[in-house]
Amino acid sequence: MQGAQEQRTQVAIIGGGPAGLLLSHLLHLGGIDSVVLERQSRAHVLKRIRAGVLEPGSVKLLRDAGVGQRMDREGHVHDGSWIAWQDREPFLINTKAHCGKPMVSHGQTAITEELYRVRERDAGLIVDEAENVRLDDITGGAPKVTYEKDGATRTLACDFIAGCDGFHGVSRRCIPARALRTFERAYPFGWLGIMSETPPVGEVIYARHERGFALASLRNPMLSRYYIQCDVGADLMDWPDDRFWEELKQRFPPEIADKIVTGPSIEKSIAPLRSFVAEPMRYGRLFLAGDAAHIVPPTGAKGLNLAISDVFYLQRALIAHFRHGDDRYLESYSDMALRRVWGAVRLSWWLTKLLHVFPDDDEFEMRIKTSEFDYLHASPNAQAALAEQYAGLPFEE
Ligand code: RFL
Ligand code: PHB
Repeated sequence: MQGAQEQRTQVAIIGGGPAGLLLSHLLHLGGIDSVVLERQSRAHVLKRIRAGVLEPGSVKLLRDAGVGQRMDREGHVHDGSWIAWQDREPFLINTKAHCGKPMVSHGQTAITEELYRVRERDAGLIVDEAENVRLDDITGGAPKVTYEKDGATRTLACDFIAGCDGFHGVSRRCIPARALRTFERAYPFGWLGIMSETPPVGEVIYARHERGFALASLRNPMLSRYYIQCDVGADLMDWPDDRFWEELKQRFPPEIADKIVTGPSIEKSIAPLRSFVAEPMRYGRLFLAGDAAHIVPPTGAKGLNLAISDVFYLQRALIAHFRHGDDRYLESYSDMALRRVWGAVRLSWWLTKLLHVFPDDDEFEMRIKTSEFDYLHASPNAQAALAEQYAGLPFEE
């Protein structure tokens, strides 16, 4: 501490979402000090409903980090997710059979709550409602972060900055355009999602129907999560619960639709779909992780899992630097993280194309997609390849 308004830490972490909080916790376990600066209030962060499906590697990492108890108590362990196609018989992307490991449905909100709990237990410093965060001297020897809290300007001096502030954050924007390459695909539709306190169908089921994509998912035995493909400019006002349920049921094969229990929604939101990658994920002493560096459409359940694998690589690199003076992992962080990122970008782009109805889909496109589904349905080899990617490739040594 150097006076009330100026502090020092080893790693300044911008963003208190899952990436920032997990990084802070793992660094703490490795004996490294960090401060998390979060723009929103705690209540706001914990109100956001997002991811629901964890890869086996993410499950192991959370357990190893001592934050797996709640997941093991409340999470829904399943052998993989189903793909349903019009009225054809659905098939299971069987990660248990092909990769030896099940998937776990567990809400991002619960994981975030758990991470806040352990950071508080361990006296970790998280500054909520930190406004106007600014990054300075990123390429010099003494980086610092300036922010406003309760009307006062404060400075955080540090050795490294971790940009974990999501797609709309400030970190990526601090990198000059000449030093960053970006890749982007916007999709001509969004996902309209609802949460309802009704018993779920019991499985994660992706459905392709000529009316559009639909997804049945869950959080616990009395909490269901459903999504439907909607127009990119759709308005929530046009989607009262009754209309949502009616549309949802039409998009699943009848034997699945019959199992859907409807009820009032407790949350309803629309998310745009986008693929985006920024390269490299490092600029000087700033390292990007999670949605700050890349976005995938949710059709492969990859976003949170990628945030977790980025953080695994980054904490290992920072701990090797501080504890052993070894910078090899810091130097290779961006390349290593991006290899996994591009694998997930490809899978979610491909699943999005296969399972959604695009405005310019013609009969040729439809035949190709149907043939692709039939091949997947019939071929154990094709199913094994999909299961391997859905379960997530192992972290690199
Ligand atoms: P987050 O969660 O966006 O957190 C970033 C945090 O940074 C804060 N922030 C700032 N703080 C300080 N100063 C600033 N200037 C700041 N600007 C922003 C924000 O307030 C926020 O708290 O990013 P993070 O940590 O990288 O985590 C990424 C995940 O949230 C995201 O990838 C997933 O939710 C994506 N996703 C899914 N991922 C999966 O792995 N499995 C799924 O099943 C899954 N389903 C989904 C999803 C995302 C969805 N939406 C809403 C796009 C389903 C949906 C519908
Ligand atoms: C969810 O449960 O919210 C969920 C499940 C699978 C996905 C995306 C979201 O691919």
